[in-house]
Amino acid sequence: MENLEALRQELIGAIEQAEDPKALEDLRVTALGKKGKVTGLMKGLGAMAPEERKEAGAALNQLKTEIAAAIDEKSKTLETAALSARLEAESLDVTLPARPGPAGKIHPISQTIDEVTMILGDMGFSVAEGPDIEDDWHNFSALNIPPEHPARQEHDTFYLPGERDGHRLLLRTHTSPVQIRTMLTEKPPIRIIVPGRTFRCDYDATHSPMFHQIEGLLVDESTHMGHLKGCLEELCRTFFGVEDLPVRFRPSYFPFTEPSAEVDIGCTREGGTFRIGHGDEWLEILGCGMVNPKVLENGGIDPEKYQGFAFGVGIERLAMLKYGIPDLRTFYETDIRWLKHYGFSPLAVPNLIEGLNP
Ligand code: 2NM
Repeated sequence: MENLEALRQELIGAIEQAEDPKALEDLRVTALGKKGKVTGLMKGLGAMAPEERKEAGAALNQLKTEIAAAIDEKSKTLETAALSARLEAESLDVTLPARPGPAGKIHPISQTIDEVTMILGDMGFSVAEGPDIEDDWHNFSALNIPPEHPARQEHDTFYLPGERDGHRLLLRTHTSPVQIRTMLTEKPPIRIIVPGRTFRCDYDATHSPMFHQIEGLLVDESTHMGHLKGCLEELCRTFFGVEDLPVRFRPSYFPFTEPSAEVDIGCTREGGTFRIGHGDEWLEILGCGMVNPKVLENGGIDPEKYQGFAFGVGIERLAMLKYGIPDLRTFYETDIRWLKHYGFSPLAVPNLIEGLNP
């Protein structure tokens, strides 16, 4: 037992020198494991005389406790050192800018709807929406479109099987049924715009069976054609970003408005494309008029007391003109390369200020 002190110094020294948890664990096994040095000495206690055993037992127990404590402490020191080393090696600069991820693009149709909505929203219009599946009363009859009108014919409209309240079901051919629904549920003054999908049985280079419209409706006590003209001139000039854009109202006919007009904007033809904003040619971009008194009546509004104006504009056409997209059909091809080229950054404010000005 005299060499117990030597053993103690040897083990404690080795523990202090241990460089990693593995070395420390080996030392623990060497000292305290089943075949360890201290364990071996403890096994020898049985062969000793009682007096001697008591003294040696106490000394061995103390040595065991001491070694265990030293290993424990060294283990904590090694852990702390390992953590410090990791923190040093894996240090992270949280102030670095993030790597740009694969961001999506806003489709030109969504962008154009957003822009028109923003311009008309600024004038006090709010957005109304309605169902794509309509009935022929809301889509045609209420709008003063007679049963024999060509638009109502089987080959121009997608009719659906079944009916609602005695009226045939169809895919709406314009967003006007939402105007009717709004007139029936809301009291004037009414100022709404209705963006959405519309459907017509038509497919060629300039027509798609599904397309988008924004229609507007304003109803108040003394609404007149001057309000309509001011509103649409402002819309055209702001949308195309050309302050002095020539805007012309040309008499036309729609069953739902009286009088009716089509709106042309000034442009020049350069090869196959249009340059909007100046020149001696006119380009038709929307239809409008004063709401026919019969339509107001169908919407539950007294035409003796109220007048309204309404307009409708095709979104695809606006997008093609403003953003130079030559082919209507590419809008619906969901070609990711096309969207990368023609799409808009989600974080960009709609391009209202620059418009088409160079
Ligand atoms: C257009 C042209 C002219 C229109 C009329 C109505 C309603 F329901 F209020 F009578 N909504 N939209 C309208 C008028 C639409 O699109 C070329």
